[in-house]
Amino acid sequence: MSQTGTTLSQFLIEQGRLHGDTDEALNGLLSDVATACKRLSNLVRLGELAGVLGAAGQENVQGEEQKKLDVIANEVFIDSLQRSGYLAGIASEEMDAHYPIPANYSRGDYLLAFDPLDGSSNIDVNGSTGTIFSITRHSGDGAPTDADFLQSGLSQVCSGYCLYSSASMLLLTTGHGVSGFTLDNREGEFILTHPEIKVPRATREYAINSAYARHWLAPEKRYVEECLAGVEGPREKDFNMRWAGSMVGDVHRILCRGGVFMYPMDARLQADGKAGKLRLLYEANPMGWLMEQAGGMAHTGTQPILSIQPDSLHQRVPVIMGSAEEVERLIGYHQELAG
Ligand code: P6P
Repeated sequence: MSQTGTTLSQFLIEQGRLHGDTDEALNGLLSDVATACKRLSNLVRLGELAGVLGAAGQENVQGEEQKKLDVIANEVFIDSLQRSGYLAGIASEEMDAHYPIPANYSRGDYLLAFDPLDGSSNIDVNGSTGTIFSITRHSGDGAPTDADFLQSGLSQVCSGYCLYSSASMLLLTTGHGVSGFTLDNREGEFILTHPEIKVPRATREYAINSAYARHWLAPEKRYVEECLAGVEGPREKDFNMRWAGSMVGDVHRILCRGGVFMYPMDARLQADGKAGKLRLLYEANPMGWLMEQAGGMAHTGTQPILSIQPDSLHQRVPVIMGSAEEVERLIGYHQELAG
């Protein structure tokens, strides 16, 4: 009898059996996360036909102009997940404080931190966007506080993203490697299509927004200059550059074919008193765990991302992640700079 595709739920049950760590509550929560991703995928695919493009006419807690779909994505996820019965609370890029599960809904033992629509500046030009999520345990009794979300990336029980692009793909890890699922709209199921994703150690491709070159600090200046020098330079090979404008788009490409993604500290961010651009809890940590589970590395230039003890929900950090050889090289340049 020919086997049909493996659904997300079938995969999670099989993975739990293989590793002897079946967690039915986490499986149920991830099923509801997938449902929320399907709902959002449908809206992204319809675009203006669903009237979801354009500005929302308001700013988020980060002081950034919100797109309509930023607000809608946040609402879709909150609505889909607050009734799951598996969560104690939800933290979102789009909300200042965490969202406690209402008392009239069942509470569970997990905490969800998420970026509802990463790369939303791409949405009006039909570029790649995605939802990034990070799940940790709620150790306390009763309703959580913001402080309960401040757990290092090493405490995550699951991290992943859903990329909304030519196909909608869900990638996740629960600590046993990285698995990729493609949304089959004919069945309404995420089907396992990319088991055991591994990031090549070496690469010829880097990702950084070169518009900020004049602000780069010495390590990134040196790294990019050596890439640009190509085969005639110290790297003795030519490089390619990509910048998707969405972390999900760049990280997905790197998980598929290697590369290094950089949103480092620079003089512009230093002058603004910012510790970085990207957020630790719902961007750097979930993407960093995926990258390390796939054999890559995730670092700030001075410390591993996953070891950082968060001090606030929307804390920003510098981000360098991808193929291990390139991240190691950049860490070396930072160490040389530190002297
Ligand atoms: P810039 C999107 O706003 C985001 O948070 C990431 O998804 C993306 O990698 C980065 O910011 C893009 O930043 O400065 O190039 O617009």
